[in-house]
Amino acid sequence: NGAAPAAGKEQRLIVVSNRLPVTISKDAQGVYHFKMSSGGLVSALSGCKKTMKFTWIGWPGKEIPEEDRELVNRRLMDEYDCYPVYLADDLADRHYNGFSNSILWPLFHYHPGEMNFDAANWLAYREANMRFADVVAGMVQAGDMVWVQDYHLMLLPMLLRSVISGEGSQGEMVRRELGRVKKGVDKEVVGGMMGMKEEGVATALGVGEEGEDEGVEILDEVAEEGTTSAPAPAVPKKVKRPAFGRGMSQFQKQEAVAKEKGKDGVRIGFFLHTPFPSSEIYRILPVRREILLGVLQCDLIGFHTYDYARHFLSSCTRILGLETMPNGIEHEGRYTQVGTFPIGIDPMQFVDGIREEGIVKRLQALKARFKGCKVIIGVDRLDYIKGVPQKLQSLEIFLSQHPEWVGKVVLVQLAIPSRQDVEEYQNLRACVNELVGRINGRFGTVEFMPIHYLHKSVPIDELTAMYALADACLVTSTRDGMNLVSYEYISSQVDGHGVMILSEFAGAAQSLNGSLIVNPWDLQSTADAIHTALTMTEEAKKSNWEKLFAYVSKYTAEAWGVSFVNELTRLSGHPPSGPSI
Ligand code: GDG
Repeated sequence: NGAAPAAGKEQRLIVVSNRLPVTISKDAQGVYHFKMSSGGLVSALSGCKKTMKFTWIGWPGKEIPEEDRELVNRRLMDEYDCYPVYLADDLADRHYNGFSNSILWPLFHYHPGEMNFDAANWLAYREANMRFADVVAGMVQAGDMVWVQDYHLMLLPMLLRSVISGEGSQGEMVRRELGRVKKGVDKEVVGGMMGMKEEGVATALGVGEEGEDEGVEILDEVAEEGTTSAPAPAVPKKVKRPAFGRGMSQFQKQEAVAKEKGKDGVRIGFFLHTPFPSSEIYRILPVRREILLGVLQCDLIGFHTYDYARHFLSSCTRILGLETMPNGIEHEGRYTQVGTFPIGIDPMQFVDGIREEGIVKRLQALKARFKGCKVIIGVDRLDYIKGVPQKLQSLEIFLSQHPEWVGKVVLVQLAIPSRQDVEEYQNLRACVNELVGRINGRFGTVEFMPIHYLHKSVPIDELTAMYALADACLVTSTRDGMNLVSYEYISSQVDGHGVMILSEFAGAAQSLNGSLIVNPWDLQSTADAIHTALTMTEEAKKSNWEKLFAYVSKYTAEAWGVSFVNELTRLSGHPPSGPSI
């Protein structure tokens, strides 16, 4: 599946994501163990790995003692093509939980009410992005492609560009940042919340501010164990934009400057795995300018759907006052292409899986267990974007309106524990527990419970058998970048007997033609869709599934990775005259 990347083996691709795809543990004897994870991004990048020199940079998930780092780094690099960005636990927590998952995640999913803006967490986000920039800049060479993943690293393209174009060493940048932070972060953040500053990229980098006196605790701690080794200059330098040559177009100037610095042709791509919200929602973000400017230093920005790309472009127009083209944007002499690259899965993992002996046996056992009963499956990280309460309430309505189905249909709901350190997730867990208890209490009997609720992760073989068994899969996300569970369910059907019920607010709804599309806020419409799914003819189900499976087989994870990288390879830094998004 998927064309091979156009680039050859000499082309280097550096993928940067918040988490490395390797879990590191240390046993009682002090021996380190490494385990490669099998997440979506890993299989998505497998196509690129085949034909390019490949390095993956990310946070290893925990602090590693200084004395062990050399060994850990070497094994990561030699065995997994990975390189770590170490972050102190407090910094990692503020970056990941404090800002990424408490500000960007809720806002990008249209939940501004769940946002908790905190100045120290924003600074930690910037600091963590700088640590990443530092490590990536140390590895990048002329001609490399850097592909940044997701909302945790939206300042990285700007910080990285700044370092590699010679605007200042990373050490200088960190000092500038710290100097600026000490001077007046609260003022800036409050200013940002009330009306937004207009200084642009220089402000986002903290350029040109002086003063060192007042402290902000989090970054003072960070500074003590920082990675910068060069001594601080007495006065933080102002960063100057490189002087452009006369008579050149802005694109020629951009290229000329990069060439002069010896890192010519470093292309930076960014892919957002979440939705990008409407500009009316996005503009709530206190640091809305900084985040946009952070990614505008890319050559290519990718989204799952056309709508997300359109929202991004209109945010650039409305917030930064930039003129946009249908498939890109020009800013500070750089042309950034914006495109849609809908992600997929590796369907063969499931197609082959359902033929494996262990899974076949498990499926038979499950069939026997649920004999005479239809099974609906739900698989969600327990996240407020997944609409689990709405799903349960719709089931309750369905059962109350169709008592003939009580005892004849079960919902198996897997709710994978997620981000349990964030308060909103704890509240959601309590809400879901209550709903499950209420519905089971209302419709259950000694022999039968309508909801089988598992608040835990299950092995992939068990998940595959459950998908294969289920007569319907119910996805009711109130927003979801794509939603891969729907792809996995479709790929696991042996005989096309399953019906996909899919929220119109999941990116997947724009591609998975053949699903029953529902508005999860309209509980009655979901209840009706459950009834339709359970009573649909075998022919209708099969014909829907065939359409769905054809799509999922074509638009795979591998095809996604390859098409993004091919596009990044192709870009010249000039606006294209060709196709639009
Ligand atoms: C983000 C975006 C976008 C779940 N439970 C178990 C388990 N899983 C696996 C599923 C699936 C994955 O987790 C969930 O992927 P989704 O795409 O549905 O959702 P997010 O985690 O929110 O992913 C999303 C995606 O990024 C990619 O861009 O589609 O919109 O939010 O692969 O199988 N796997 C196992 N046991 C479980 O219990 N083994």
